[in-house]
Amino acid sequence: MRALIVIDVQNDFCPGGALAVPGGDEIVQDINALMADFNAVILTQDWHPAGHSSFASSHEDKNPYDMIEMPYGPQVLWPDHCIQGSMGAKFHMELHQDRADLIIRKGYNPKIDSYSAFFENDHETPTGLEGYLRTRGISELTMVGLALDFCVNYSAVDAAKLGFDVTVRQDLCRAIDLNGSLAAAQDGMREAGVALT
Ligand code: VGL
Ligand code: ZN
Repeated sequence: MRALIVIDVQNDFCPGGALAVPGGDEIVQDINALMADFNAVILTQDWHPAGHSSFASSHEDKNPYDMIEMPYGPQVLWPDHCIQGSMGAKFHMELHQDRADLIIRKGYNPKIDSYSAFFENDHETPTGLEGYLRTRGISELTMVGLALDFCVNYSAVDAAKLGFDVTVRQDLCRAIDLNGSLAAAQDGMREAGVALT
């Protein structure tokens, strides 16, 4: 069984949004068209409470894109984005969200960011997605969405480590590319055994 996992195609990651990924809206129609080829369609939704610890605004004397040390490791600080219930947290208007079997939200823990669809950034608190996929007999995953070098990357690497067969369709992703993060992410995904196409 094969699932399409659509990562964070939300207004805040599209042009005009709070953490806009260049060209983030260009991939929506082709993602919609791909949905019919899979046994299951799963959407992830970045879903932060106001004042989340990954926001630069929650820390004194910090600016967006600064790095800080969190109890679970280094963390990039972001502009406020994807606040629960906001317009920015909604999916892109044209994304076929009605086709989703499951919408998995992440980043709701105020103290821990969660790039991956499988684990929070402490790499141990699960989101529950692994159990959902296994109980449905899904072993092959294709990932698309935003951003290639953060949430797609973390999700793909975690899935490969968990033993899923993972393909990332890079043509249906867009990247933030912060200080070489795209090249590093591509290397990391390849090393983890993710197929990059
Ligand atoms: C993401 C930064 C912060 C992403 C989410 O979806 O890649 N990036 N939150
Ligand atoms: Zn976020």
